[in-house]
Amino acid sequence: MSEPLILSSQTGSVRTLTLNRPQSLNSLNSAMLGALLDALGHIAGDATVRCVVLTGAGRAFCAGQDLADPLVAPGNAPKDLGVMIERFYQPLVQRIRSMPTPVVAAVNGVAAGAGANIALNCDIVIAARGASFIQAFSKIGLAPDTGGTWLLPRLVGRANALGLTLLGDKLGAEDAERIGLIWKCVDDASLLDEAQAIAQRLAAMPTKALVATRCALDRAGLLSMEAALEAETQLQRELGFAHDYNEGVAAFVAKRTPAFTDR
Ligand code: T3D
Repeated sequence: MSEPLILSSQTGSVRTLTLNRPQSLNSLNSAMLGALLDALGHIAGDATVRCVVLTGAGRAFCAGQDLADPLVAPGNAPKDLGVMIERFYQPLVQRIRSMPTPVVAAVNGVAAGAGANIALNCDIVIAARGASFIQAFSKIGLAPDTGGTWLLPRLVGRANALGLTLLGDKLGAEDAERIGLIWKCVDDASLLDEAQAIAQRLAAMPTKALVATRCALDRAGLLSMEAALEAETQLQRELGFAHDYNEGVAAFVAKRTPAFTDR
C-alpha cells in the first residue's frame, strides 16, 4: 500500500499534519492538495483538536506546486492555471485562515512558491535555522499566489515584498525572522519540540479568543480606526459572554490554572 500523502498524529489536543512526498520535496499535486484540504476540514469539525501543527517530511517543508502534475505541466495544449488555483489553492488559504483553532507552521526545510505562502498563512511560523523561503514564482514566469500578494507587504513592507518576489532569491530562516516574515528561527534539531511546545501552550489557551484575535487583526487592516474600535467593542462584548472569560477571571482570582473549553 502507498504511503499517505498527509501524515496525521495527535498528542493531547495538538494535531500534527505532515506533508509527505519527500522524494519531490513535498511538492503539491492535486491528490496531495485534496488530502490536505480534507485533513483540515476533518480537524475543523473535531472538538478534540485545539491546535494544529503543519510540517514536512524529509529535508523540505514544501517546494510549491508539483510542476510535473499533468494539470499544470505545459504540454502541447496551454494550461489554464486558474483552474488549479480556484479548485485547491484559494480554498486552502481560506481554510487555514478560518480554522477554529490556531495553526502553527514548523518549517523544517525549503519552502518555495505556494509552499512558502502556505506556511506564511499559518498563525505562528517557526523555522529551523537551515530552512529557507523562496518566492519562486518569478523564476517560472508567474506572479505570487496562495495569498502572497496580500500577505507579503503586510508582513514585511512593500520594499521587502518586491525584493523577495521579483528576485525570487532564497531567504534563510534567520533573515526571515530578522525582517519579520516569520515569528522565530530555532535550531534544526529542536524545531519539532519547539513547535509542539508552542502548540501545546496555545491548545491550553482560550481557543475562541485566539481565533477571534486572528480574524480581528486580519480585518483591522482593511478598516478605519473608528471602524476597528467598533469591531473591537463588538468582539469583546461577544467574548465577555463566553465561558472562557468567566473561567479566565475566576482562575486568576483563585490563583489557579484556568481550564478553557470554548472552541
Ligand atoms: O502551476 C500552478 O498551478 C500555479 C500555481 C503555482 C504555485 C507555485 O507553487 S509556483 C512555484 C513552484 N515551485 C517552484 O518553482 C520550485 C521548484 N523547485 C526548486 O526551485 C528547487 O527544487 C528548490 C529550490 C525548492 C530545492 O532545490 P534543491 O537543489 O535543494 O533540490 P532539487 O534537486 O532541485 O529537487 C529535488 C527533487 O525534487 C528533484 O527531483 P529529482 O531530480 O531528484 O527526481 C526535483 O525535480 C524535485 N522537485 C523540486 N521541486 C519540485 C520538484 N518536483 C516537482 N515540482 C516541484 N515544485
